[in-house]
Amino acid sequence: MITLYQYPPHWGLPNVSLFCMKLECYLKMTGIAYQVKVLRDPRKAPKGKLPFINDNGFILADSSLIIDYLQKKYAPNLDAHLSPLQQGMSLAMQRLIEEHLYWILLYSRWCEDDNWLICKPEFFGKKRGFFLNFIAETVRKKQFKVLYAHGIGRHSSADMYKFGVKDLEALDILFTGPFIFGEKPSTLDASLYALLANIMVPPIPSPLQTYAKANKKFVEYCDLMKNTYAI
Ligand SMILES: N[C@@H](CCC(=O)N[C@@H](CS)C(=O)NCC(=O)O)C(=O)O
Repeated sequence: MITLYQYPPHWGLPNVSLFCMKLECYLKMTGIAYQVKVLRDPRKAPKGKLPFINDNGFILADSSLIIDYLQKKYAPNLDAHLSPLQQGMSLAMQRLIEEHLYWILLYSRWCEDDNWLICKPEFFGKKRGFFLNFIAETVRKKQFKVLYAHGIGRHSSADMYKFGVKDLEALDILFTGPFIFGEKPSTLDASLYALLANIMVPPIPSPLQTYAKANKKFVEYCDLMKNTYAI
């Protein structure tokens, strides 16, 4: 049995990490049996980030590497029906979601002062002692540094959200429906659903949330994924 190590659920979402939610969604889509172990401290993970898995003693980190591994070892290929063009688009959109939009989502939670006041008690508890409060603020400071080092954090909040909404508009254009590439789901649906649910469900206002909630296609898509895969 595969053990999936990930953060605890919040706000009714299985995970507020889009990478953890993507991987759990993939496991549900493929029907691979797994159990969850909740970890709050990513420093205990092999690469200092969650998720990671333990498959009978074999430990592997990174949602994409894990999906490649699971696909080879256990699962039918969810992408076998995709044309070469769609496979290329799938990777490009995955990168857009995980390497660009992700950082703007992270900014909206950790760096906007008003949103931080919503996230801090949810992630670190309402009755924090001195120690947990210190950890919360230390992690927050780290996020500012990481965003700055990435480069995206050097832009104004307005420009970052402009980039993010453009990304969402691109996903909207490329979205065929009812799943990203039409009638049959594919691996990219795990990433896209994890992203959209993480933008729409938490009570964290942002231009990303305003855009996604007003997009009928995205709202219906999240309902479809949630109902189909019970996640
Ligand atoms: N490329 C990794 C990214 C994982 C990732 O960024 N996880 C974040 C949560 S969304 C994390 O654990 N960050 C902890 C940290 O940076 O200290 C994957 O696909 O699994």
